Amino acid sequence: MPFNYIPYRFLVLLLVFAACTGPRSTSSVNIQGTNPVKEQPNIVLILADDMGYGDVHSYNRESKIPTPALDRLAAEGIKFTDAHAAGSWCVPSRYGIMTGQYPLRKPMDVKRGSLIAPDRLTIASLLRRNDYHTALIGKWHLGFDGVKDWEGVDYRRPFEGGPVDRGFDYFFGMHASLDIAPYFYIENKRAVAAPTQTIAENQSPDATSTISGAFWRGGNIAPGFKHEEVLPTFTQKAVAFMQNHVKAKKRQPFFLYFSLTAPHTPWVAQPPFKGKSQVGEYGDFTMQADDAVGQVLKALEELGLQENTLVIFTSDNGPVWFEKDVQRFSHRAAGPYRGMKLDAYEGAHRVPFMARWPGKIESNTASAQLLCFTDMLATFAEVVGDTLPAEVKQDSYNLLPALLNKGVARREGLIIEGHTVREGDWKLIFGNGTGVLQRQWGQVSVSPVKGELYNLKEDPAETNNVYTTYPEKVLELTRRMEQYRAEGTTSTAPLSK
Ligand SMILES: [Ca+2]
Repeated sequence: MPFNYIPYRFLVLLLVFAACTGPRSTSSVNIQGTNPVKEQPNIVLILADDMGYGDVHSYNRESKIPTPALDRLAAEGIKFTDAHAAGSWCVPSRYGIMTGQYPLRKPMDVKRGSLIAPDRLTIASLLRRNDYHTALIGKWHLGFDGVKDWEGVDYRRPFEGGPVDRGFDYFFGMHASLDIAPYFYIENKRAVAAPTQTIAENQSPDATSTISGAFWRGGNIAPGFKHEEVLPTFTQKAVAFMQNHVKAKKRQPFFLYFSLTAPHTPWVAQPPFKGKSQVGEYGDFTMQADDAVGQVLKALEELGLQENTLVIFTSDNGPVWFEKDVQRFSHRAAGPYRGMKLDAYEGAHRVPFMARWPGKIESNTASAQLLCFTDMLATFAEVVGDTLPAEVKQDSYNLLPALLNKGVARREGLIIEGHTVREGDWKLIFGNGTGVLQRQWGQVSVSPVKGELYNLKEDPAETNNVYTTYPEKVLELTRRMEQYRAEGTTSTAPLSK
């Protein structure tokens, strides 16, 4: 075996045996085996929207944004330094988390309707079939059946193909990002209030670009909907979900996927965060996002759930942070890495990723294990002792050994959408790594190139393109990408065991 740890099913057998011979306890996590009821941990997955690797203080000592809640999570758990979103922007990244499948395998266009096939296993349906109570609070951004551009939608009808049709028992949130109309809340399958009014586009007067600051697009909006209330509303709903779960005395564990709309635009921090950071509206809003995480951690503590809950925090892609912002605020939102959201450089897809599970995950540890969002599915399967179909496993690796610091996982390479392939320290970008945001708003001049090749160990900031120096490495990685593409043609990944 490439890694050395006790298989979960063996652990479960031990626990069942111990349960037959000893008294039950419900007070805390128990890895010795007297608490079989609570052995399957609650899972809280918190996903920030567009938060950079270098925003989180525990990842970047020079970050000018205070992030006490995230720093606490790092101190109480494990911090991954080579973790990658499955895409450089929201939709593919979230698709990878939900399905364990590389987004390369299908077109990532929510205007085609619901992106996740009805029979596809998701992290939510996996946990639900293992008796978890599952909820998504926040941003979905993976489409609904028959909803293409929101024109002509009948808001009295239920939305099909969304979270509650893809494994979640409960959903409260928004269809997409907080700067994309129409603006309204959805609860389970229905609009809480239809977007019957309109709102004009919004801009901050001193923003670096027209897609920075308190930017949102004009369009339809529900009566009473306020952009600045969305983050507090989602936070309150996330806490309420856990409180209600405890109040109902459900014996089943829960899975809460808390999908923030921050610090994505519009950057609309409220007191006491407004004006409090040294990094303008972005820094203020990131502080508020950190506080939302803090409220969830506090609720877990107050509800006595802290010990038996696996908490994971990460961000769906890199920041919207131009070189002009770096200069203006002396803050590097992508930390030591090059680029930003929608690029192919590390700053676009290498993200903060932390996990806490008291008694299981050692506190204040770090891992350089390569990790991709698609690994959540296989990792959660291992946590609950489930087995994935072979087709699902091809893109999803069980990283529980790395999480528990008990061995090395098998993952040695990955792909980011169709633009990047990584193998060990080597990374090949097909074409130019500069994305549409930098091209359109960053005033970055882009020269057409066949590709960019970097050795991340020697050149983590991707400053020296060695594409023409190592043609054999380019060929090797190009073939590797072809393999990834070929593997996908056989993937069906059915829901059933
Ligand atoms: Ca995003």
